[in-house]
Amino acid sequence: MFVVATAGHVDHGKSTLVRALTGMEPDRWAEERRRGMTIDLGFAWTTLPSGGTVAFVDVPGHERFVPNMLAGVGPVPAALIVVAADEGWMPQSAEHLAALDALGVAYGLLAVTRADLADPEPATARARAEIAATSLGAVEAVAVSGLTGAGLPELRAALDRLAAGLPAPSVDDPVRLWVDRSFTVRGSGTVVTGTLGAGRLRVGDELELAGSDEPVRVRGLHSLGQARSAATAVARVAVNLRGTPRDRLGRGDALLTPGRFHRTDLVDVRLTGDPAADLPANLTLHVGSAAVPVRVRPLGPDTVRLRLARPLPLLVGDRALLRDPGRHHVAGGVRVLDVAPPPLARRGAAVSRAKVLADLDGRPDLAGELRRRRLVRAGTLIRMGVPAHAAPVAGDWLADPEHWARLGEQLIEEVARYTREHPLEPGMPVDALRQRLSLPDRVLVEALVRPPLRIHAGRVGAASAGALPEQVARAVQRVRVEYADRPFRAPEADRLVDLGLGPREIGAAVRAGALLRLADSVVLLPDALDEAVRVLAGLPQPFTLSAARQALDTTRRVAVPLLELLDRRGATRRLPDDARIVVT
Ligand SMILES: Nc1nc2c(ncn2[C@@H]2O[C@H](COP(=O)(O)OP(=O)(O)OP(=O)(O)O)[C@@H](O)[C@H]2O)c(=O)[nH]1
Ligand SMILES: [Mg+2]
Repeated sequence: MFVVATAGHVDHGKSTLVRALTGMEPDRWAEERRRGMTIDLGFAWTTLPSGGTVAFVDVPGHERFVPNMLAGVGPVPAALIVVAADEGWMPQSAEHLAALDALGVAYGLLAVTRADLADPEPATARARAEIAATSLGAVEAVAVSGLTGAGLPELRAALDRLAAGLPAPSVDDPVRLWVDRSFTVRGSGTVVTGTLGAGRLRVGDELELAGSDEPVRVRGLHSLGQARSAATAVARVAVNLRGTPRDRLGRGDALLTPGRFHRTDLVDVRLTGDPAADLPANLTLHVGSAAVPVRVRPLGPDTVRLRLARPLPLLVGDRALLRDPGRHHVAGGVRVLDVAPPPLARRGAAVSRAKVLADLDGRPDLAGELRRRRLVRAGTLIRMGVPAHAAPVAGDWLADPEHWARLGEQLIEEVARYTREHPLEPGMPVDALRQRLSLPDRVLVEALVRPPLRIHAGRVGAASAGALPEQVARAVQRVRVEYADRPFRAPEADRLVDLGLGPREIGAAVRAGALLRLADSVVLLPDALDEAVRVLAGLPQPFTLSAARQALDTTRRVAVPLLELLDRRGATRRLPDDARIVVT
């Protein structure tokens, strides 16, 4: 299937032509039929000579209904431009063409209708010239009469050629179905319709609603009036949503593949075509089927920042248009350059931002995004429309290679400085490092640690953490000398203080393996353990606490925790009567 939107001035015969081609009534409302004028979008389809199907989105031509027209053409990449032979090129011919051009629509046909009323040549020549100057370029033209049916076979053949020239849809892309209609079907609940431009939909799929994070479930699908279990782009689809009240959604909403779109109310864009120098500050942004008021902040000669009145699921590279609703005037096309731009808080930020934007063209550019964002999650980029084909540095974090290398160097400096300032601590806490390096996630710190640094117990330090600060090493040496011939006489607390061994110094010495801590301020030299086992093994087995204390020539203060430590290490075993044996 392919989908074509009509375009053209009021009363030029768009609906009549669609009706003649399809046998279906595009004017759905009684009021439209009574007034002989299209007000809202109409939908109809037919089979072409090739056997393929064309579906039409028929738009209103009246200038009051241009917003409806834009909701119809927004998601559709091909246009059937209709000009009446007897009236020729008119204001909404021009405005509709300007809209197609702004949206970058590149495929189309010209039908010169009412050819039974006037010579179609002048209207054809004028329209072709106007169209040739836009994104549509040179198009085929067919003169037709909706009244007599003249030219319809030629138009059908031309539609077939148009279809054959369209690019293949990306059926594996995520779904972003812009809703152009929503209604309630008795017994089924809420139904929305739209043009599926990419991806697939299946009954049972879970989707997100652009306006909320709540999931919605596809309960049923229709395409071309028939129930289906699945629909593949390009297609007109009607989606029945389970359990979603009708008032929760309407035109301008979008159904999205979960987790694949970033909702943004701030975008930096390039103005396409001939941007007016004096762009009004308040305009309406039309994209997909949505129309959202925006505030325009000029940045560079052809770049602006748009603040949206409500967030939309926009991707880098999206085409949209700005319209001045007061003046009935398409102010210009835009191409989205950045859907998550940095704030412009500092003086001069706007100027430097304009310089950055000058080099962007809306084509997703991973290396450029990494350079600008330095560190970003792969999922974040994908949700912006930037494929993230790069190896993550940690978790799903991608990094600009230069920035990553710089961070590695900074980490070494920070750890060295911290170690100098806190010589008694076994390295710098990972979280302190994370903050110093302004990293958003501790896995990044962990990934930056390289030998000889290592992470141990939540701190980053040198792998060879044996080096004790000078004065602690000296104090430990004094202990060694003083207690060489009485290794189980732990220094009294007072003596430790005299030696300059406070709790932090003792902690450092213990971590460095220079002292062994039995209890709060009970320390021994580390070789005391083996020596104790040797002495205890010489006692008659089993032995009591008191026998051990005497053999080791020490006090209960040391003997009790020492034996408990030996028990824990499995060197001794405590028997039910509290005596112990040395385990051999
Ligand atoms: N003689 C003649 N009349 C036509 C032809 N096509 C349309 N008309 C008449 O022109 C009038 C407007 O036709 P529509 O098809 O409603 O025009 P439209 O472009 O859909 O108008 P809007 O949707 O309001 O923009 C109707 O009275 C049609 O009968 C044609 O080829 N020949
Ligand atoms: Mg009409």
